[in-house]
Amino acid sequence: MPALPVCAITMKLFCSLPSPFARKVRAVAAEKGLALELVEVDVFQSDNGVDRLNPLRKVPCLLADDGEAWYDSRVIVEYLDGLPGGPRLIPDDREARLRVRRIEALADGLLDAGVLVRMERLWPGRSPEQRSAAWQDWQWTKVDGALAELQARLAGRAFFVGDAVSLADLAVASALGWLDYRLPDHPWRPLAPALADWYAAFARRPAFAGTAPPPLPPG
Ligand SMILES: N[C@@H](CCC(=O)N[C@@H](CS)C(=O)NCC(=O)O)C(=O)O
Repeated sequence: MPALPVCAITMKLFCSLPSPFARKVRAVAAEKGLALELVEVDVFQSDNGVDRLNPLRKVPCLLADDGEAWYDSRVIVEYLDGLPGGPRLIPDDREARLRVRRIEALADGLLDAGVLVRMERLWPGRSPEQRSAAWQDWQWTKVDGALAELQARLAGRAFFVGDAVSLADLAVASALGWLDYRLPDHPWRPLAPALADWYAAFARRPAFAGTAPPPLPPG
């Protein structure tokens, strides 16, 4: 990787505003009262700056004050949670931390499958006959399975782990918000009505609500 100028005075988050992985990071920063300078990029543009920081060319990617680049979202949230100030969102206790990170893995895995559905439908490098409905169905089984598991693990409580907000809640809310935003033709609420009720309440939380993606153009 080429040397990077060490001149940043604020952490820069390379992101796109619709990215649910970036939303999770932004919500964690907001809960902790940490300032992030957002650098919005087009993830499919080859020379967007991310290519020099993250060889995987994915967002989010955090450029820290010392010029070090951190990815992916799971590493970035750990980086932010370890900075001084704000509530801890990843518990130190081993058992609780594992439970939080398993919920995060479910939320991120749901998103990975959802993103694959979206790319299968829209990626411009594919012709209509190359787009596979069977592949999309395979991904939907993962999305639906994750929703059922998340609802079961929430078990009617206000938070996924413990009695305070954690990374787990922010990861799940970011995933559900993205389903509404990008895949509204696959309604998830009938599959997980108790999870839907939880989301309706949690989505009003300022640190999460303030990270909503921009409204889509009509039509
Ligand atoms: N595991 C990664 C997933 C990140 C991801 O898939 N980001 C998407 C945007 S939502 C992206 O950058 N896609 C561009 C690409 O796949 O080339 C994370 O947690 O950060």
